[in-house]
Amino acid sequence: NVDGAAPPVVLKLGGSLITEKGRPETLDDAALSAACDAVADALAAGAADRLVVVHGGGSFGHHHASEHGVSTTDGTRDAEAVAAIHGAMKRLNAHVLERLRERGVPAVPVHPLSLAARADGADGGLDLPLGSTVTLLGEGLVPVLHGDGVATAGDGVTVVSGDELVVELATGLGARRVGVCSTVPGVLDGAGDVISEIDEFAAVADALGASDATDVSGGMAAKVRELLALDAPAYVFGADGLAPFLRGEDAGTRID
Ligand code: IP8
Repeated sequence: NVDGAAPPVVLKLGGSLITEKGRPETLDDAALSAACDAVADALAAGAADRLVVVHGGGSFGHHHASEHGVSTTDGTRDAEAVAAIHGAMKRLNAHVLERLRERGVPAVPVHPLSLAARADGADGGLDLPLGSTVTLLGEGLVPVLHGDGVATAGDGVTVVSGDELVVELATGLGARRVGVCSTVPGVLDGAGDVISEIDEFAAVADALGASDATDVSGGMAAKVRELLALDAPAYVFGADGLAPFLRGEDAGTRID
């Protein structure tokens, strides 16, 4: 890890968990509050010191991104479009921060649009400077990042997803555990049951509907592939898995 201190835990709260996906800019307040309760309880119990939170876009970011035709691969140079997407994500981020702070979690925002770039274009890697996140962690604060717009050479501004940020943070910070909390209870097999452990992609490729080794169709297959590549163990779980994950227990699907 970067600064010699204890490696952090990286937790993603999925946009579909904390918002009502079908209704523009609508929170799922009950789900968000329950998730923030679990984070606050874990911090109070000393179970999750050094925590970085990432959240997705749900009905905030994705609504505006699709309205303006912006995605991880299609950018825009329209400043109004960037303002709409980033503004919506900052509004969602402010809700998340407020609910965490109300519960005593010292949460502070880190906005990827102000930090990150794809210097080699939309197909290239993400450059995410981590100095602010590392320093905030060292000061006992909980950085909260989010899916956002990102400056992209040759393409204006594209979308950076929360999942991509999770991978960057886990790698760059040398995370000890990674958790992805969403509306599904884990990675599901063909019969709809949670797969408890994944340690190689080939074993689950069929169940995940990945057609071949070059499958980049996104969804769960791509997520599993990226999480498998991390050094840290990663867990994919639903709302019920959040408290056990933060206690250091297994939850949902373990990917390692
Ligand atoms: O929900 C995308 O983040 P995700 C955020 O993690 C935007 O894919 C800006 C659409």
